[in-house]
Amino acid sequence: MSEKKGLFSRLKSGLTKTRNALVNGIDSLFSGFSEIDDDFYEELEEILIMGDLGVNVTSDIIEKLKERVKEEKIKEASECKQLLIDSIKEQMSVNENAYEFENRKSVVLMIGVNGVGKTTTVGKLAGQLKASGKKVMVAAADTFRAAAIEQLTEWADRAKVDIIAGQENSDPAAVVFDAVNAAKARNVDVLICDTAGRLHNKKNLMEELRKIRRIIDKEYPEALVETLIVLDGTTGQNALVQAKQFDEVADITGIVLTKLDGTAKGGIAIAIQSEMDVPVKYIGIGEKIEDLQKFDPDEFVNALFEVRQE
Ligand SMILES: Nc1nc2c(ncn2[C@@H]2O[C@H](COP(=O)(O)OP(=O)(O)O)[C@@H](O)[C@H]2O)c(=O)[nH]1
Ligand SMILES: [Mg+2]
Repeated sequence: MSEKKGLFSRLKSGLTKTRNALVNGIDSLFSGFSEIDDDFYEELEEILIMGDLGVNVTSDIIEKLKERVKEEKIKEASECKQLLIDSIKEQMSVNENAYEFENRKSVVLMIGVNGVGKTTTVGKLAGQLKASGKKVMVAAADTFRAAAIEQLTEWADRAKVDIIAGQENSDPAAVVFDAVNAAKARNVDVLICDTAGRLHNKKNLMEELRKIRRIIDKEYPEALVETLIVLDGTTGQNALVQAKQFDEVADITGIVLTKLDGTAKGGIAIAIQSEMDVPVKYIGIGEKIEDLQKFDPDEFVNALFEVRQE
């Protein structure tokens, strides 16, 4: 089995629940309707909204589909399945330089609320970049609990990368200050910073993120700063709400959508990307180091619909 096929089947099995929810609905739609009429569009709309694509994206997709069906004079429902798949893909295109930070001196800020998978994602990304030959360092800027520092230390051991950590309750910005300077001194390629995610204290959290950002810009202006918001895919539309909140204070450059292995709400990947106009760059489909993948919209939709493409 080639590596590509291995990845595809991991992705496909990770998305089983989403596929069952969304694709089974779509399959029964296409077997239930032979003609394209208003009822057909209405049922499709319902299926997409139930699949967590959100109202805006769903109406976009249906508008485009209607246009094409008209243009191409399609009468039978079965003929427009591929058109539907194509218009879903179009909602999610990723810019070519989305992963530029991997090839430059960079600092990655992992932000998001508690429990979404930030620390795990820092560990996975560190491990994968290290395996691809980069010099990687992680910073434990979630100083809120000792357990968080220990958790990242374990990941750093697993990934075999350096870690900069402070004491519990020390100033997170001071940890980032130390880490940035250590990264420069040791000629590190990618420094990945874990952060705390206490939203109950939203104002402080947001202030903290701003302060961290100021320190990076001041101490390491030549670095490319990649701000990844981590969102728990199982929370569906809530993830979109969180993304919008963080977007007010942080210059978000990418989205990591985690826990897509355990959810029927994977359709949120499509909704978030087109509503935020920020690309989903990675998806988490499990707890192991290899369970972080670059998000490939084509592959994602193919895996959802079990379309095999070589
Ligand atoms: N199934 C699954 N679990 C995940 C994934 N990413 C993170 N987790 C789990 O989610 C929990 C919270 O993760 P953690 O990284 O500590 O979240 P943080 O509070 O944002 O740092 C842990 O038990 C992780 O193992 C994923 O992609 N799939
Ligand atoms: Mg954490």
